[in-house]
Amino acid sequence: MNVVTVACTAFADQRPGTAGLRKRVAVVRQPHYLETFVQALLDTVALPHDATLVLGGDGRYFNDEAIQVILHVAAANGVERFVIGRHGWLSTPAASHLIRLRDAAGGFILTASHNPGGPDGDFGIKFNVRGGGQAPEALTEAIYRRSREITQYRIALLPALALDRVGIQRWEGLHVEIVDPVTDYAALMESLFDFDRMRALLSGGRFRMRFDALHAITGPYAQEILEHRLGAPAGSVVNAAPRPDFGGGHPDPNPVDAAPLVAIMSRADAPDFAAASDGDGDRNMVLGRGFVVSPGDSLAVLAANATQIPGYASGLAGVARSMPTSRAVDHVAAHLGIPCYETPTGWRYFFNLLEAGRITLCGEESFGTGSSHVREKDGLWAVLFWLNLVACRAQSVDEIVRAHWAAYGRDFFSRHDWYIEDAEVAAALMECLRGELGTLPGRSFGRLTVERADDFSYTDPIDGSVTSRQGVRIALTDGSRVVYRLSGTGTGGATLRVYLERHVADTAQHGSDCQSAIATLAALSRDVAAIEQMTRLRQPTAVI
Ligand code: G16
Repeated sequence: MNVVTVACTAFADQRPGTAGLRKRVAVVRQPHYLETFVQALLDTVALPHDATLVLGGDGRYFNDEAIQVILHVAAANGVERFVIGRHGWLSTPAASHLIRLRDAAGGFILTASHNPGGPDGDFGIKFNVRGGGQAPEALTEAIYRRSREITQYRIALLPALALDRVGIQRWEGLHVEIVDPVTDYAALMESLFDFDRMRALLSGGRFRMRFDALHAITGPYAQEILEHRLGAPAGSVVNAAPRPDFGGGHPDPNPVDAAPLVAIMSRADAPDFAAASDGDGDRNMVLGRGFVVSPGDSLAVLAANATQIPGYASGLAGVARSMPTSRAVDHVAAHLGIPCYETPTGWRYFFNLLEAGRITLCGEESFGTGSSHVREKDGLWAVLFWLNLVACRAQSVDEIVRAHWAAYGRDFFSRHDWYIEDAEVAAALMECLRGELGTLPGRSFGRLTVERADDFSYTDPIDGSVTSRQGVRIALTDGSRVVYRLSGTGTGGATLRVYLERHVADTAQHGSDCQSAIATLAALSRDVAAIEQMTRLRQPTAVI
C-alpha cells in the first residue's frame, strides 16, 4: 500500500458540538479539512492494531466521498479491518448496533442528522467508541486540541472502493466487509417486539398507517420491517428512497418541519397511525388521528407500558432524560420505584448509564427516544414500540396517551427556538442571564414567582466526570419550569432554545391547547432573559 504524508495547516474550527462535528458541506470539502480531522481523531483515539472500524452514513451529499477519505486515512494509519454499509449507508442506530455486534473498536457515522443536506446543506462526522456510544466529551475535546496543533496527515493512495456489493473482500491488504445496512438491525427489532401481534394488526386490512421517511436513511429500514416483515400494505412507507439532498426538505420529524404529515393526520380520512424519522434515523415523531405525541409523553408512555413488550417484559432498571426534557417520565419512575437520571443535552451522556446497566429507556425532548438495545437514540425502534403497544392494548395512540395523562397528570411542554444571526449576541444573552441567577429567586412575574434559578451541572455517576454550564433553569413556585440553552448542532449563527414546562394534574384541563397552557410561562421567559431587547426578535423562529 502506497502511503504518503501530507503537510497541512491546522483548522481552528474542528470542535465537535452536541453530537459530532457539524459543518456546511462547503467547509468540509475544503482541501485537507476532512483528512486533518480524521488524522487528529486517530492520533487521539490510538486504536489497537487489530481494530475493526465500522463506516457508514445517512447517504447525504458527500457521504460517498467522505467514506473513501476516511477509509484511506484510516488504512494509512494501520487500520486493516473495516465493516461498511452497502452504498456507504447505515442509519445511526444501525451503526451503533453494528459496532456492538462486531465488537468493533469504533465507527465513523457520517451525518448531520436532521440538518438539511445537499451541496448547500450540512455535513457531519461522528465517532462512536467501542460499545457503540458517541465519543464522550473528554475525548471530543482531546480530538479538538489535537486538531489545533496538527501539521500533517497520512493517507493511502488507493482507488475508490466499490461499495455496492455485499460480501467480504481482501482489498489492497485490507479486510473489508460490505454489509446490507438493514439485515442485522431488522433482526434486532424482531428480537425485541411481538412481530406476530404487530403483523396481525398491520396486515389485517383494517388498520392503516403511514411512515414518512422524508427521503432519508430510514426508508429502506422501514420498508423492510413494516412492509416486508410486518405486512403493512405497500405504500405505507412514503418518501422511502434516500436522496443526497433529502428531496430538498428539512428531515426533522417535528410538527413544524413535518407539517404535511400533521396535516394528513388531521383529515377525516386520516390513517390510524403515522410516524416520521429524521436524516440519520435516530429521531422519531409518532402521531395518531389528529394527535401528535410529544416526545416527553412518548418516553413516559413507553416506560409505563414497557413490560407489555417482549424485549422489556422483565421490567426497567431505570430511566433517564436530558435535563430540558419534560419531567413526565419522572412520575412514571417514581410510581415504578426505579431511578430516573437527569443528564445534559446530547445522547452521549446516556452512554455510561446504559453501559453500567443503570437505565433501560432514555429520551430527549428533541424527538429522541431509545433503550439499551443500542447506544444511540432510535427512531424506527420507537415507532415499532408504539405499534406493539397499539396492537397489544387495542387502543388508539390518543387513547393511550390520554389514559396516561389521567393516571400521571399532563406535562404541557414546548420548545421555543430563537434563531439569532449574531452568535455573540446569543452568547451575551446567556451571560446576562447567568449574571442574574442570584437575584431571581423570590422575584414575581405576573402570577408566577421564581423559586430557584441555577446553571445545570452534571456529575456522571459512573466515571465522576463533571459537565457544567449545561443550561439555565428557572423553577417557579407552582412547579412549572423554564430552561435556556444554546444549540450545539447549528452550523451558523446561534439558536437559543427556551424550554417551557407546566404540570397539570386536573384531568378537566388535559384537553387544553399546549401553547395556551404555557402562554404565561412563555411571556415570563421573554422577560427574564430580555430576549426581545437583546435580539430585536419579536417572535420565536420555531415553536415546537
Ligand atoms: C439537538 C437536540 C439534542 C440532541 C442533539 C443531537 O442539540 O437539542 O437533544 O441530542 O440535537 O441530536 P441529533 O443527533 O438527532 O441531531 P442542540 O445542541 O442543537 O440543542
